[in-house]
Amino acid sequence: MKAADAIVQCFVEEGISVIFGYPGASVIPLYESLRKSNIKHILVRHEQAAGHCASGFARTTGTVGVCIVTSGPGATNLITAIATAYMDSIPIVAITGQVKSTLIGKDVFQEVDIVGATAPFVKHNYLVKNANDIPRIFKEAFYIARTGRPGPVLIDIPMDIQNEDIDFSYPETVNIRGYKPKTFGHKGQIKRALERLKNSKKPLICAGGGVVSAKAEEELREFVKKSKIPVVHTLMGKDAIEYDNPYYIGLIGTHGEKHANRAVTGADVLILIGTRAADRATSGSKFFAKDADIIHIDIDPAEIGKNLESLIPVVGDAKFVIRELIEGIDEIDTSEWLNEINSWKEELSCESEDIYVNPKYAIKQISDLVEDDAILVADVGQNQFWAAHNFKIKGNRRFITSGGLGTMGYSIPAAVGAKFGTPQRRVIAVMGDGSFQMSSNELGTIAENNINIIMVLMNNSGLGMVREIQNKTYKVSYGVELNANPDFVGIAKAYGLQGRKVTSNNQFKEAFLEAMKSDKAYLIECIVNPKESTL
Ligand SMILES: Cc1ncc(C[n+]2csc(CCOP(=O)(O)OP(=O)(O)O)c2C)c(N)n1
Repeated sequence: MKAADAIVQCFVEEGISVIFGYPGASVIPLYESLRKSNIKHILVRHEQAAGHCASGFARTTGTVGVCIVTSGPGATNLITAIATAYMDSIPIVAITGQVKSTLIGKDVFQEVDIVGATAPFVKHNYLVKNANDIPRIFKEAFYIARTGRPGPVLIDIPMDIQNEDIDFSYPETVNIRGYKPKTFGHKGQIKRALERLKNSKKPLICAGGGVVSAKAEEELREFVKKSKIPVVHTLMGKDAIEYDNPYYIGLIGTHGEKHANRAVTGADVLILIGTRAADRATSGSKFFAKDADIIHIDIDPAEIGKNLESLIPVVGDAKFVIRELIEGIDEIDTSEWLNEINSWKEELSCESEDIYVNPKYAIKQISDLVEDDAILVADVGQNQFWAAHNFKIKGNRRFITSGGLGTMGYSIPAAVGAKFGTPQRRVIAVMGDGSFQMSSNELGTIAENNINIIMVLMNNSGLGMVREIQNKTYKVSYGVELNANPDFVGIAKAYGLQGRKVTSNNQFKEAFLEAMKSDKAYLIECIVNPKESTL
């Protein structure tokens, strides 16, 4: 079998039905094999979007997303998307074409050492040197991407190798020396954790993205119900628990909710589950959980102790570890503690003036109007936190964003991937005027594939979050005004999509209801007060 056909067969064996890509000379043999297959290829408008689409697809389906790009500039354009997936532990397999194997290292046309370049931010990567290794490499790549702590895996395939003939047989099992992810937590450590919890007066759970990756939401809910321990979450952990759970507290961190951060400060035991406790979650504070004994559960042993000292480390898959905790836990009387935390809550003001849409109101409206299984993909900046604070997780809802790397331009392509992954679900992308302009070319992908998503663009005429930080720090702003913003709705319409510009809360609601009825992608441009604060 031709190696390029074998690659496509590997995708089939892995159940891949859609691939996001952007071709070039070095992947032409592979594209010829793809053409003859039943796999759907989605041509994006920039390679970075191919990676973000694969990421949105992976996040909504809970499977691995795939993207293919060409060598050289195609591969370097993909780098940000790979780093984005790495930081958020998203399983993607990225295929890059490479120049002929005999020319590698000679600085030939469109050559770049993508294996070297991506080494620090892939879970693993391969340069295929022998076509016969293809089935094994693909089997391993998919396995590595989705097991343990998920992440991106890159396979770089020289053009001549794609044209070779091989005997194809897809391996049934994987055996990689040095890669044996641990699923079950240490029984002794789990027992210690349960012992410590027994005497705790102010216990708190902090759910991270690892709860979502491990598909442990059900287990978390059950653990909370049985133990009565309240839950805060990181930005990546927003999906882990529904907002109307009686033990739900809220988002922590630099842009988190005050009462949730105060709960962390007041806790005597903090159970971190699947979180890095990175600076944005801890607000970079030495005082984060200063009075708490920390129980840290993570599939990746390197995370435990990296940012915080923990009393009881538990290495294992969140799903399995929480199940064991459920077995051993007894109800804790947290009623007073819960009342105390809830008494710290403040209501956000969502008032609107006639010339502006209040973005907090807009997201609240979205939250109230959409179905319980809708997916909201937030971009980066103020819009991300307006969305994170006001979009409520309930039912099977999902909140997706680039939490770790904070990559602007993520929301549109990730929403496209989400829609391909879950076509029956409503997908909304929320973004700023800056982030929209980093991915507006993908309106072409949306139009060509007739994807029905709602885009909510918060236009505050600038890079809002940076402007806000500058204003707070230096009382001025510099290099952040977007003074030549185009007619955004006009751009959507030029692609044959629908759209409307709105300048008040009432108009927003009307437009959103209209967008929900539309059978085409719909852009709502909201005019937002440039002085609107993130919190
Ligand atoms: C690719 C990239 N470049 C720069 C930044 C730094 N940055 C973080 S937030 C932000 C402003 C985003 O502006 P906009 O998309 O308009 O959203 P807003 O904050 O106004 O809601 C910038 C520039 C980033 N996160 N990503």
